[in-house]
Order: sequence, then C-alpha cells, then structure tokens
Amino acid sequence: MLFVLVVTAVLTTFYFAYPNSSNANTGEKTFLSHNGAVIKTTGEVLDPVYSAQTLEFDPDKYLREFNYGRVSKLADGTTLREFTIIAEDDKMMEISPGVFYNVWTFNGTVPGPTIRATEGDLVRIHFINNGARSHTMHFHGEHPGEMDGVFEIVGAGGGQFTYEWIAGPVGVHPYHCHVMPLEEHIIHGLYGVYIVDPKDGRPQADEMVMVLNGFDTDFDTENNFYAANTIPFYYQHHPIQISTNQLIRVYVVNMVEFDPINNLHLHGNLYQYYPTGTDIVPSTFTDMITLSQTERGIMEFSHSYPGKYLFHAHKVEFSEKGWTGLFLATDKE
Ligand SMILES: [Cu+2]
Repeated sequence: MLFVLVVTAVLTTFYFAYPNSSNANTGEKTFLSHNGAVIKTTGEVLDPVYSAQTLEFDPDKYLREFNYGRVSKLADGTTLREFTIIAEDDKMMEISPGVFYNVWTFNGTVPGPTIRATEGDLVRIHFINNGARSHTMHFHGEHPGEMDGVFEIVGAGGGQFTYEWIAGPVGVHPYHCHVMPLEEHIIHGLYGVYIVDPKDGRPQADEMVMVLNGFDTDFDTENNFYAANTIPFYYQHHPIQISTNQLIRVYVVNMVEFDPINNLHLHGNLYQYYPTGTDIVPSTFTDMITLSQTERGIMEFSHSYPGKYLFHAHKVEFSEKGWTGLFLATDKE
C-alpha cells in the first residue's frame, strides 16, 4: 500500500512538472523522450524517439542514382549482382523546416537505394539489421517463398539474412520491410525501388526514379506531408533539369500509406505509360495516372518546347502539402 502511495505521488509530481502540452503563447511543446530526456520544440512535432544524429537526404542525388551491385560472373555465365543493405531505425531527419521525424532506413536514406538488375541475373542481398526492432526485406517480383522476407524475421542488433533469386519479371517493383505492424515499418521509411531491365535494354533515355511518399508526423494515421522523393516541394524549388527532344523515362512508385489513392499529372505534355513496367508496349498515352499502395509504372515522354513544366498530384490536398515539382526543359547546345 505504501509503495502504491509513493509511486502515485512521484508520478503526480512528474506529470505536473512536465505536462505533455503546448505553451499557447510560444507554441513550444515539452515532452519526454523514451530515454527520459526533456525535449522542447517549436516544430510541429518532434518524434519522441530522440537521437542526436540528423540525416541529410539529397533528392537530386537520389533521382538519378542506380545501384547495380557488385558484379561478377558465375561459371555458367550468369551475372551475379551482390548488394549489402543495412537497416537502422534510430535516425532523425528534418523532413521540412523545423519538423523532425524518426526515419527508419535502408542504407541510411528514405527511400533506400534503387536496386537494379537485368532479367535473368542472380541477385544476392546481404541484409544486416542494425536496428532496435526486427526488420526484413520483402521484394515484389518473382522469387522462392523463403526469400519473401515475410516469415524469416531478422532480429534486432545485427541479425542477418541473405536473400537470393533470379531477377524478374522485367519492370519496376517496390521493396519494403514486412514486419508487423507493417504500416508502422513502411511509413517510417523502410522502402525502395527495384528495377529489372529487359535483356535487350530499353531505348537510351534520361532516366529517373520518383517514389511518391508521405509522412504522418503527428501519429494520427493521416499524412501531414507529401512528396516525390521525400522532401516536400523539393523539385519545385530545385527544378529537374532536362533537355528538349530528349526521351525522359521516369520509374514511379507510390508508397503513400493511409490515403487510398495518389496520382501524377504532367503539364504541357502527355506520356506513354507502362503499368508495372512489365510490358514493352505502353498501355496508354495520358497526362494523368492514378496509383494505389505500391502501384507503380514507367512514364516516357519528351518535351518539344523549352520551359517550366509542373508535375504534381492532381489530388490537390497532396500537392499543397508538398507533392509538386517542376521539370525545366532547355534546348541542348
Ligand atoms: Cu521493419
């Protein structure tokens, strides 16, 4: 009985000393982190998992960066592509000015690296989980059941697993962690893009990757920010430089959770669209596609005229919360 009284007294004192509330005058919020530190912020939200390390993410670098792995040849002539992927879940990222979010990462970025192989290659992923929670890598595409990253849980603090399969089918596929609660593991950032090229390749083009994502920074299962490649409004402030009369190929993957649909509208032009990228012939010529969770495809277009061309979610709420950008087309000299 005495113990209960003491505990109650301590908790009551603590509650009044550090109420989890906002100061109406300054907008400053005070709360405790998991390790007991007192955190104050004027940002919209500070994730209560505190870490001193703040990640930087460069959407320009991510846009055209493809990881083809460490390449070698097997005795039978098969190309082996090996990748080392490390999961972590303790990093903070300033996803918008003053808004910090606890990101969970594959190789230190959200999205993780774009993994690229050719149909028929042997893909081998050395996965290391340096997080504080269990994680896996679940790839869309064809592979044996035990390589699916669903039942083979990889433990926290250095657990390892080697995924291996023959690359296919041709297309653009997402990968993501598949540990429950799945929504939590995805929304924190454990996802990326896996491209399988046809053996004969595709026509030469200026290629780029766009992952449509969102961030729920106040944990109410609604996204507060939306983006193409993580940073809201990034490509509006830093237009994507392209050349007129150059074929542009965009691998687009929708990883937005909570909202049932996302979409992509291009201004001043239309694009050939290949759903999932699995067909060599486009299915439609349009300026607007609608994508549900993990739906993806390949867009191809070229601009005849120089100028600034907006691309954005035509779900206007998403574009006004960050999912909007610009192509800046110029004539090549
Ligand atoms: Cu996970």
